[in-house]
Amino acid sequence: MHAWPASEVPALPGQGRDLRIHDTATGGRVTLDPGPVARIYVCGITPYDATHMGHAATYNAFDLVQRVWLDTKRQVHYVQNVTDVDDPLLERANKTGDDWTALAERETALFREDMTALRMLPPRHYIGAVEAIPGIVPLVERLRDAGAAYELDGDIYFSVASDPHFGEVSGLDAEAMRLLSAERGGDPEREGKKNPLDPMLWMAARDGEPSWDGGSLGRGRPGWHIECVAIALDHLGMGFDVQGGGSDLAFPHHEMGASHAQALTGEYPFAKAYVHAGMVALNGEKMSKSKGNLVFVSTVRREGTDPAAIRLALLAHHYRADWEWTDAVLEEAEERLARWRDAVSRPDGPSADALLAEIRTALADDLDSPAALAAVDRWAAAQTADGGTDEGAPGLVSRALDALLGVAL
Ligand code: 5CA
Ligand code: ZN
Repeated sequence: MHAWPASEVPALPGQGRDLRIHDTATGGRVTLDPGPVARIYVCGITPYDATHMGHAATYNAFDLVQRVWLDTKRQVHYVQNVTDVDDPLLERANKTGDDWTALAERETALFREDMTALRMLPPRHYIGAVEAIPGIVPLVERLRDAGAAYELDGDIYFSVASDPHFGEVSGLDAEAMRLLSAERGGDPEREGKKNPLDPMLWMAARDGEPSWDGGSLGRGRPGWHIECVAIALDHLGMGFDVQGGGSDLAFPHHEMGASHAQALTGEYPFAKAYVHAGMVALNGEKMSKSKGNLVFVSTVRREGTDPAAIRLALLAHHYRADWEWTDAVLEEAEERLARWRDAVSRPDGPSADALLAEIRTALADDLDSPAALAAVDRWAAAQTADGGTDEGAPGLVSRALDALLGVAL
């Protein structure tokens, strides 16, 4: 699948600091030490009802990771998927009478437009579940042949008991896992499973649903977790630097993915850090497709809001916080954008050297974008109050905001 065009990342003097980031698996901050090529996998959308502000906030967090790494003069190998076949997508298409492939294509196209408008840097590889199927089948066969997977009425399940590290990503107890499994696509109630938590790797063809040739598995379609594992292993390999997504993916998705990969390869870990963004809510409830309480990036753009203001609204919240989307959040971002634009519109201003260092320090410290915004606010206030004589300063501020925060003034 093609991704979307990259916005230019302006060059900055000096270089940024190494990223310290909260890792769900260890429950604390870790200093990432990627090689010259940092490797990151971020779970992509299931393409219906995209792109809402919750999606945008999560992708904003991982865009910052990429920008911090680029600022340390590393290359970034970023991979993202599109879950372009899955139960909820098929259910939605059935309900509306849409063709499921047309729905997926239309929503993926809209997502690309939104990502471009928000200046999110594209992944190097953008891979659909459907196109990954030929790579998924042999992985499921290998798991089955190694005794890490078993058949139940034609469906193939992964045995969580096959990975000694199972449970280490989310750190949840069995009861919490069971509840979340039922809530998030699992089937803990199904009879005949070795462990109620065991997730499906391959679902045998169902009447009226799309299916693909699965070799010795028979016709069917892939489970959700193995999709991301196959894509990540194919393009990044084991031990990549960051596995990313919203906090609702920690269990079961990232837990199961790690176990699939570790059982497959015998290597540990799947990812060096598991990084999760908080949930954006609307009217007191998590913004979610199933509840339908959504604010779309495309709607707000169509209403005439500058995408840079949307981006500032996202950046005003720490990525790990759960927060609420409101009109006031957007209004505040629009006011801030206007203040900043005014401040950089003059030919000279207060020196921006300290500001650049502050933004770099804030972002390297678990992506503290609110602290970065506060630093820019102080520079803009000083510019308004007494100005300054540094001729290059406003230009440097503009370039820094674009390169490090994806905000074009
Ligand atoms: N296709 C799978 C991942 S493989 C999926 O979860 N798709 S999604 O469309 O449901 O979500 C895409 C990303 O947005 C995920 O990382 C998810 O955690 C995140 N996300 C979904 N809802 C919210 C929300 N309300 N706030 C923040 N992030 C969210
Ligand atoms: Zn995923």
